[in-house]
Amino acid sequence: HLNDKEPMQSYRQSYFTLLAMNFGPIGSMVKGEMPWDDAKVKMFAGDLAALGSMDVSRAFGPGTDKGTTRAKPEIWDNQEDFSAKLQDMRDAVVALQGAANSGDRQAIAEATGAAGKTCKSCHDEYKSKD
Ligand code: ASC
Repeated sequence: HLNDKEPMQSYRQSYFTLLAMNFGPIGSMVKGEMPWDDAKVKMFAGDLAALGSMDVSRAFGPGTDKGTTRAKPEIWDNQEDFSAKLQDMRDAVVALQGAANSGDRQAIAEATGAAGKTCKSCHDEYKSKD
C-alpha cells in the first residue's frame, strides 16, 4: 500500500491528480490567467493524451467503493454510464493534443472547453463535493 487507502483508490486518485496538474495550467492559459506558452501547452497536452491512453476504469472495479473516497456509490450502480463518461474524457484529451500540436489557439481553446466539460459532467454526478 502507498498509504492507508485501498490500493485502487490510491491508483485512481494519483491518476486524477496527474490529469488535473496537466489540464489545470492549459485551462489557466486559455482563460488568460497564465502567460501563454506554446511549448508547455504541447507538453501538458501530450501528457494528457498519454493519460487518456490508460484504461482507468479498472481502478473503479468491484470492491473499490469502500473507505475514504469522494467517488459516489452511484458509480457502481451505473457502471456503463460511468465508463462512457470516462471514455468521453479520454477522447477529449486526445483531441486536445491534436489541437495543441496544430498550434491553433482558437482550436486549443475549444478543445480545452470540451475536455473541461467531460471533467465536470462526471464530477456533477459521480464525485462527492467533500
Ligand atoms: C480542472 C480540474 C477539473 C476540471 C473542471 C472543468 O482543471 O481540476 O476538475 O478542470 O473544473 O470544469
